[in-house]
Amino acid sequence: MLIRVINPNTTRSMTEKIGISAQRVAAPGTRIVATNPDSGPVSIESHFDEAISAVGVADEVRKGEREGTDAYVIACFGDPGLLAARELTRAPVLGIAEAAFHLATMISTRFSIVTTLSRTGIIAEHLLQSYGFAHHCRRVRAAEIPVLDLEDDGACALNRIVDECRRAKDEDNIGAIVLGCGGMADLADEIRDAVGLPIVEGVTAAVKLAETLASLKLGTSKFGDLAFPPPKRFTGRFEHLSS
Ligand code: 2AL
Repeated sequence: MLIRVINPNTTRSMTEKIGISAQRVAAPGTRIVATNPDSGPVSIESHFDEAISAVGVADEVRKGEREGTDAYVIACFGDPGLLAARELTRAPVLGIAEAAFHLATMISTRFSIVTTLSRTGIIAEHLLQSYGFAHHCRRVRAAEIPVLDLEDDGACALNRIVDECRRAKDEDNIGAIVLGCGGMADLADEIRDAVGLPIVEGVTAAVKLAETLASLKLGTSKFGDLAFPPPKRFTGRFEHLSS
């Protein structure tokens, strides 16, 4: 089975870290290809960053289609371009926020999210609403870490995330914590040990769910709105997308 794990930002070190975490939980027969777009923001921390990165995600799915990909994971916590990506393939496509929310509700009745910046917290809140998980989430918290600080060992990111998770455990009356950034993929075990609550991490959650869907032959439905987009002409810098 071939799973393409797409880091929607263009920071290669984060893509490699995400790929290692994905391969670590994958089944023996699963090959992980971790990629990122050639162009776009180095980190995704705003609605604008998300909008630009969604084009890169679509490009990566189009590449994956030429390589016989069995499932895709979008490894950014805003799930940028998720529905557009689903339109482009028959394979299952999972966002890491969506995957983490599903698993968190299966092991707890209430969870909190610990994300990077307050500013990106609103993106998680929108997803909770649109996916129907709002009443499962007690609170969206931010450790106030810029995404690229997760690539910098000197930035004490782990300590700040652990501190915020401990506050969530003490104050939110929750059973689990969802980590709110793809760049936290390698930190789940240490955070779990330090905090003493189940920690749901989206990259690993999405890889295991993607394997499950693909092995059950449950691909993206081509009936209704997730059918392939209607052929049409694109102009200007998107002319190559014309069909
Ligand atoms: C993210 C993420 O997962 N990757 C990135 O660049 N920005 N989202 C976030 N909430 O920090």
